[in-house]
Amino acid sequence: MSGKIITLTRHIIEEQRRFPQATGQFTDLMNDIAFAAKLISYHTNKAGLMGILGETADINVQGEIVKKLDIFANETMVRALDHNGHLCVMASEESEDIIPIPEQYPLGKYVCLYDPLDGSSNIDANVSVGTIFSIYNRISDADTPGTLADCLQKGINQVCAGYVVYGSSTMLVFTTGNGVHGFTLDPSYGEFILSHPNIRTPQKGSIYSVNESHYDYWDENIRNYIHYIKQVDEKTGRPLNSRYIGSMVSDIHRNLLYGGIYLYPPSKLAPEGKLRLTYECNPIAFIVEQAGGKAIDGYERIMEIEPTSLHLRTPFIAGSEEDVILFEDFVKQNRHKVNI
Ligand code: AHM
Ligand code: MG
Repeated sequence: MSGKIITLTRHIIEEQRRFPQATGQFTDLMNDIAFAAKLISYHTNKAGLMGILGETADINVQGEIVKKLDIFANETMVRALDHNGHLCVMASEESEDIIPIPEQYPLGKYVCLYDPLDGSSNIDANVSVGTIFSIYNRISDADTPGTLADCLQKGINQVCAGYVVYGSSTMLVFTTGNGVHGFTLDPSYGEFILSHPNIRTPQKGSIYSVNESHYDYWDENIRNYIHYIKQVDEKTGRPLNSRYIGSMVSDIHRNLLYGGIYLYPPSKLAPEGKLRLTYECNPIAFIVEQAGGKAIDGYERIMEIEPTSLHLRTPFIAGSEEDVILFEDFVKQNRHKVNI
């Protein structure tokens, strides 16, 4: 072999050499996540044929209708991660409470939170969906079952965050705080191969992604911002281009590569926004920041928000640094108002 093909495992092992105290547990955990991602990818591609598209009668803890593929993805994550002795507890967007490690299995030093299948409203239409995950060190005592407090850590404590996008190809993108790296699943080898080393997002983008049907429900500053970025002004690169899939992983992934801003602001319909801090916003924020971008709730850095409950929602604005700062200006000081 020429040595040019870098698999996910090889990449992680080489990264772990930076830590002389590393035990290999993290490498194994990432392999478990990659295995779950391959299973979910396989079933996502086959969903139409296997009759697992469509809604079930179940309602998830957010009060939304659960799709069959959501259930499959959730079970796959639980089963892939619960038995190898790397985790002390898990939490999933699809489960109301923390998910303990079954008694018969050993306990580990990590905590994993995930959204097994984000963007589920798109499943029936064959549009890209994704898995998002976040890993922390446990803060509870070793060799005891993990606790809710282990899962309610601030995003700045994450040791790893990643997403898998099931699109025209399947890609796993992750960070351990040493840059963002993207791996494409080669269907013939069944391996994730490093295809996008050290992803950097442009400092200023040309795309905005938001559900603009909420316009009338936003407060004035947010409406002013959206109005502003749509005005024609070549010097400041306006108007921005509108792109909204409605699958955050896909919207974020595209904007990370091309440059842009993703927004799910508060509205009269959803005063806290829609997205969940722990499973969705923190991991994406870690990745966006590591790629050189910025992620805020409008005022505060996402990763510094104290999670007070497992399913806490937060407004979320993330992307190219200059674009996010401009939004912040509108919300905080409204100083561009005179130009509108
Ligand atoms: P989900 O976790 O139930 O799939 O919801 C999260 C998704 C995001 O992927 C997406 O950006 C957003 O919800 C879309 O919401 P809306 O339809 O309100 O625009
Ligand atoms: Mg989600």
